[in-house]
Amino acid sequence: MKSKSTAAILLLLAAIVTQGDLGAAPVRRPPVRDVSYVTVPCTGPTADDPWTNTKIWVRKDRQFIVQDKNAEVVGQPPATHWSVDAPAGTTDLDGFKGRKAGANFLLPGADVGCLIGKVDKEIFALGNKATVPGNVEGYLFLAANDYPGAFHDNTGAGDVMVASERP
Ligand SMILES: [Ca+2]
Repeated sequence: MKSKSTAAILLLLAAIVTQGDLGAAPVRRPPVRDVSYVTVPCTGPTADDPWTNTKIWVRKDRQFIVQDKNAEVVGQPPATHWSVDAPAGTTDLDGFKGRKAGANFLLPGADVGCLIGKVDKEIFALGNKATVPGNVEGYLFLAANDYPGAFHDNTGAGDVMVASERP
């Protein structure tokens, strides 16, 4: 009986010592998280330009995450209610899910009304949450996936958060 309790005490001591060792490990500085909030009018900033310039410079050596500003909050519905086709109703940044854009859209094949991004000449789908492709560098532009000449009747705006981490 006595040896059992001694063993238990030894285990407890070992646990305390191990904890102490972990506590003494050198402190690593956590990465700095840069966060920006961008409003993306579904009509585009002007009648003849559908692309909103986020003024965020995307770099190949860093990961950039673009998402609805509520995407990180568990249980929170998306903040964005916008539409490239108002009679069909509003959507979040995923657009009309499964309704594929035709050849005349900014990004053919992606869902109609989803959030899309552009860096240099590269255009890519984003939706409610996505990472910017790692092979592009330049200013990040955002837009709704509609076709030129069809932006004027759009409604709402994207509530977008762009996050990146650096050492
Ligand atoms: Ca439209």
